[in-house]
Parts: sequence; structure tokens; C-alpha cells
Amino acid sequence: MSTIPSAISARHKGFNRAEIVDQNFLEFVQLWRGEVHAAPRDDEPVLPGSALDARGFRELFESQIISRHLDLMARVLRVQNKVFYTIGSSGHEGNAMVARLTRHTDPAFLHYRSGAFMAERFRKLPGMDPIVDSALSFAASKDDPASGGRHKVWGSKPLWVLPQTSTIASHLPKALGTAVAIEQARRIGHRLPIPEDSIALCSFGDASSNHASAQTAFNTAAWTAYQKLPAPVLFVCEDNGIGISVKTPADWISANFRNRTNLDYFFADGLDLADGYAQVLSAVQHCRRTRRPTFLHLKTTRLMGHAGTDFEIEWRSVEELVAVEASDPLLRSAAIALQSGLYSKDAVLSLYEAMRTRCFAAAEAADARPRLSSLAEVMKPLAPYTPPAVKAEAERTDYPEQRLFVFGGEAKLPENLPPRHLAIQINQALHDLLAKYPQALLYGEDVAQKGGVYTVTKGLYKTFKGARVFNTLLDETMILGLAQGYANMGMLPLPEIQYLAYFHNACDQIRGEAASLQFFSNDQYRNPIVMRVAALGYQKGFGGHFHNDNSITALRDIPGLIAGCASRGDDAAMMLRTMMALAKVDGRVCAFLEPIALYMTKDLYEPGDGQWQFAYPAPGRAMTLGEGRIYNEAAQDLVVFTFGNGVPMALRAARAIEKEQGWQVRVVDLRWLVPLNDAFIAAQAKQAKRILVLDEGRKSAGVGEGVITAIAEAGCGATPMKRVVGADTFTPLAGAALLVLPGEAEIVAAARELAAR
Ligand SMILES: Cc1ncc(C[n+]2csc(CCOP(=O)(O)OP(=O)(O)O)c2C)c(N)n1
Ligand SMILES: [Mg+2]
Repeated sequence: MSTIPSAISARHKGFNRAEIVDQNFLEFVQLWRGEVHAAPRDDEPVLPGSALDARGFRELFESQIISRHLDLMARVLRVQNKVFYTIGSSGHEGNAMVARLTRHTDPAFLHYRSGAFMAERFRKLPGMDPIVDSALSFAASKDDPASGGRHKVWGSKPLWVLPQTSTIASHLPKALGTAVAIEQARRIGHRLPIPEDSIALCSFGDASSNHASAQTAFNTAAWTAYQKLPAPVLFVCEDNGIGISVKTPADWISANFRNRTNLDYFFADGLDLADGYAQVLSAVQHCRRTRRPTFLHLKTTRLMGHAGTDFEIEWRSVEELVAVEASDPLLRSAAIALQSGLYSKDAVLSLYEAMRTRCFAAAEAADARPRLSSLAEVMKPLAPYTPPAVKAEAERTDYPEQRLFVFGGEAKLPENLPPRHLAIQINQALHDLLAKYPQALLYGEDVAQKGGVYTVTKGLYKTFKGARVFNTLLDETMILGLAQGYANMGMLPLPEIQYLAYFHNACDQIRGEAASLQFFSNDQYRNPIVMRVAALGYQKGFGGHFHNDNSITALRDIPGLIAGCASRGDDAAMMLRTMMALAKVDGRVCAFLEPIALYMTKDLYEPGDGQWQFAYPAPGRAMTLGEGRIYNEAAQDLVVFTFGNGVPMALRAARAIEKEQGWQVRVVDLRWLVPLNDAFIAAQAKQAKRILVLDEGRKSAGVGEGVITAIAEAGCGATPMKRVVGADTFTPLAGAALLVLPGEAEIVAAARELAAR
């Protein structure tokens, strides 16, 4: 540890701790007294016994100073409205060692205090300037190479730094997913975009390590390693002892992680380059060599508060602040620089000032660059869609041999078999898609040997084997984290969520993470995913709220997400083809909702009529995004907008309405629910004399609200109209569930009301 001259530790009770930290450095160097060695050559240890050589030290020291001055610059220029982010990296500059000891092709998911890490990683490729790039990001410039001005993130496409959101710990599941994917690629013959012996690394704070999203990643990493499966992930816990204002109990990180089975613990002093380097090296080498999950406990400190708005002096004692400031890793680095003989005092100070000048100059230049100035610009990377390419991909049929192999001959191709119900046709479609896409993986809870709780995935495991069809542990957050990892490595994941209710407990992995990646990376990174979810109500004999969750509200406002629901087997096959194409071509995240109650439904009007079974659409047929299905298109007296279970229900009710009112009834299956196709809805509504919106979801915030809005905005607000929707309640068990959900009688009654208007 550095020794702080008493003149500095007795520093005044200044309000602006950034200025104090800055002054500390200058005075520390000026007042430093100590033995000076003969300067080592580039390849000699910087200090006797250190694993770090002189060249390495010089570069790390410079990266640390760059990071520090970016922080100091941000504090100054924030108040001038030239910079829009002040969460800094000061005290964490030791993470530059992790960057130096890993490769730029090791995918990195970084903590927000990674300025020095980034400065160091920038060295790995020629012609890149960390100061210029970071300044553009701080300034929210349109030219920001990480996010195009959408977020202050640490990110870089060429350096394999995938930008992260501010949601702490939410990146750990996908980091582990990426590590698992690196290894799984070999097993499925997939070519990785990075070297085969890459590791995934992921940094986070001490407080964040307690978060459920972090714990699931540690647990899943250990669960994987316990089965002797590789998971080369380096978790780097940057322990500064505090989270905003809440102190981490002393030694909690080492007490909590030192002895975890199958999570190999290493400690490194991130405050001291000369000492910490060998420790970081051991952790990185261990992870790369053994392919085991590795936990690097990196000691850091936090200077200048949590962010620029955190005036620590108001809630922490001066003595404590002074003690923290005395542990500044840059003071220790300056001491190494001077003691090693590599730098004179003047050389340190002029390096420090030169970096200050460069950071301010870059920030001023960045401020002069254009910012995002139109909504279209802001939204450009959010939801790319290239219809001709998606259509061509969805209709692509160049895999006839694989199909013949998978289905067992021409006669057994599903299009040559009699019409079948939803569950069978989803199953056939999934066989087809895994045959079409060798990089596709299907996984989730119980999907493999058992074939899913509703047999929808039956036979896939046998056909495609365990590397492509497999059970995961019971954790939806991790299932969706894995999906992002596979996608990051160029695969096409088809995760299954067993019930919609259990999507809700992992929703952030789609809402906050997967769906936001294209936006926050300016579409440089994509994580194509087709998430299948068994969903919605009306299950007979098996029930209660959680197995009949009918609310897709949580999906409705996720920007960029695509969600669809098929009510019949042929639609399911075509919709899945389109979703896979949307994922492959445009990198989209898709949710495919499967109405459980329709899985086995064969009849429409009468028992045994077989009218809810359909011919399997041969490959080559797909469905356009947003395209609904219209039943009885000529009818205008009443148009019913619905989806999922509502479709056969509305068709049955239509018969009764036709009898009772003498009306012709059109039923419109929306099929695509997020985003709603407003133009399609408007076109249908304009032809309607009366309108019913049948939405089994709840009254509040359900799809029905969106449909009504589209109709009203299309100028059809005066058309007599009514909603038939689920009640704003949880769903009870057994027959009482039908009190909550819309039924045929209610639809007929609603039509009666419209007739009376
Ligand atoms: C899920 C979530 N909850 C709360 C926050 C608000 N928040 C931002 S940083 C932070 C503290 C994190 O502390 P730590 O992990 O120790 O990292 P440090 O800032 O100390 O480096 C909190 C509570 C958040 N960003 N995400
Ligand atoms: Mg902390």
C-alpha cells in the first residue's frame, strides 16, 4: 500500500472530492521520497519480484491515468452540459490488469467502472483511441462508436465488449451463457466468431454480487462444472466495499465466495499493479486452461462518490473519506513508477497533465459533434426489418435431405400426412427448423427426454441429440441468459419457458437485456432469439392462475420485441418459420406464445368434427410479420378481433350470433400481437358495421386496449364497438376460472347489446 504523507491525509474538508483526488495525486508525486532503483529494461520486472514487466507497467499506468482523467473531465464538463454521465472508474483502475491479461476476442460484459479496462483493451488493436471514443460516448454524440449516442456504455464491436445496461448483475447470466456457448459450439459443429479457447469475462461490484441475477449465474456455473461440463467464465468482482451508500459487511465477498464448490476463487489486489498482476494472471490462466468457472475477487476502492451527484461529504465522515482517498491505486502506481526508476517526478506529472489535456480536448471535440436529433435516428437500430430477406429466409427450402432424414422418408413428411392439431404441428415445425438450421438449439425445463410437459418437443432429443436439444436447470432467468449467450456466439436459440407465469419472473432478461441490445449497440450486436412460451388460459382439469396465465401485458411494451400467438397448427408452423427468419436476418428477439388449451384441440363445433386440425404447410410457406388471418372475409355486420383461444371461441359464437341476429360475422385472428399491426386492424375496422374485441387477457392493459386504440385512431370510433375481456383478477382453480375468462355466451350477449344500440 502507498504511504500517504501526513500533509495530504490532513487535507481540508473540501466539498469537491474530485478536485481533492486530483490534487492528492499531484502533491503525492511532488512530495514523494524514497529509494529509486536503476530503471528496468522493458522485459524486466517493474519492481524486484513482480510478475509485471516494465513495458506492461508503463502501459497499465497510462491506461489508469486515461481512465482517471476521463472521470475528472466528466465532473467538470457535466455542469457545462457537455457530458451526460458521471459514474466513474476512480479507484477501480486496477481492472486494467484484467484487460491486459485477457484477449480482445474474449467477450467482455463489463461493470460501469471499467474505464481503465477499456483503455487497456484498446491497445490490443491498432489505430483505436480510447480517449476519443470514450469522449464521444460521454458526450452522447451520434458518432459514439459504442451506442451511437444512446447510452453511456462501455462497448466496442472490434474489441468484443458487448454494451451493458445499467441494471446491475443482469449481464452475468448472458456472460455465463456466452462461456457455455463457446464450448458447446464444438459439440454441434458450429464455427465460432472468436478463437475456440476464448473465455467470457464479466465484471460487477461487490453489492451486485448479492443480486438474484448474479446468484443464478454463480449457481448455474457451479451446476455446470459439477457435471464436469466446461464453463470458461471469469467473474470479476470489483470489491470496493460499498454499493452507493450501503457498506458491504467486512470480508463478505471472500467469506461468501472463497469456498464455493465449483466456483474457483482467486484474490487479487487491484490497488497495486506490482502485486496484483501475478494474482490476476493466475485467475485468467486458470479459467482459460481448466475451462472452469473462476471467481476473481479484485480489491478496489471507490473515489469521488458513487456518481457526480453523490456528495459523500454529506453522509460520510471526513476521516473516512480521507482514508479511502489515501488508498487511491494511482498513488500506488505513481510510487511504483518513481521507485522503479522508470519515471522521474516530472515525467509522471507531465504524463498526467498530457492525459488531462487530451481528455478535455477530446471532450470538447465530441461536444461539437452532432447528437441524435430526430426520433427516426434514435429508433433506427431498435427493430431492423428487411421484409424481402426475411420472406426469402422463411420460405427457404434448400434442406430436403435433412428433412427426409429427420422425418424418416418422403411418406412421413408432415405435409404428406393427414391434418393434425396444434401440439403435433408445432412439434413437426420444430423438427423442420432444427433440420433447417444446424446452429439452432432447443432447450428448457423438461424438453429433452420427456418431450415437454405437453409433449410438444417429443422426439427432438432423440433426433437431434443432447448437444442441440437439452434440459436446463430450473431457472428461467438463466434459460434466457443462456439464450443471449448462444446468440452472441452466432447460434439460433429456441428457449422454452414452461408457462407464461414463469416468464414473468425472468422478464428482465428479455425486457431489459435481449430486446435492448440492438438499440444500445447501435445494431452492432444482435442476439437473435425465438422464445417459445406455453401460455394462456382455459386449460381443462389443470389450472389455477399460474398454469393459465393469460396476461401478455408485460410483453406488449417491450421496444423491439416481436410476439405472436398461433391458434392453429398450420399458423404455428408458418409463424415459427417467420420468427426464425426474423431472428436470423434481422437479429430480432421473438416470443412465440402457444395456447396450451388448444394444443390438443381437434374439433371446432361438435365433438368429433375434426375441424380444428389443419394440413401441415410444406416448407416454402411462411407468414408475413403482422399478417392476420381472416375468417369469413365477406362479412361486415360484425367483425370480431381476437387471437389465441379467442379464435375458435369466436367462430363458435359467430354461428349463434348469425342465428340470433341474422348477421354475417367476420372473425379476425390478429396472430401478431407485438407490435400490433395498426394498419391491418384499421382496414378491417373500416369495413365493419359493428366491432367486438375479444381478448382473453385482462381488461386493463391487455391487447384489447391496443386494438381499440388502433380502431379509434383509424377514425372508426363511431362504429358500435365492445370489448369482451378477462377480468382484472387472478385466475382461480377449477370451473371458477370460467367466471374470470370470456366465454361464448358473453360474446353472444355482447353482440345482443350491439344490436340494441
Ligand atoms: C437491479 C438494480 N437495482 C438497483 C440499481 C441502482 N444501483 C446502481 S449502482 C448500485 C450499487 C452497486 O454497488 P456495487 O455492485 O458494489 O458496485 P459499485 O458501484 O460499488 O462499483 C445500485 C443500487 C441498479 N442499477 N440495478
Ligand atoms: Mg461496490
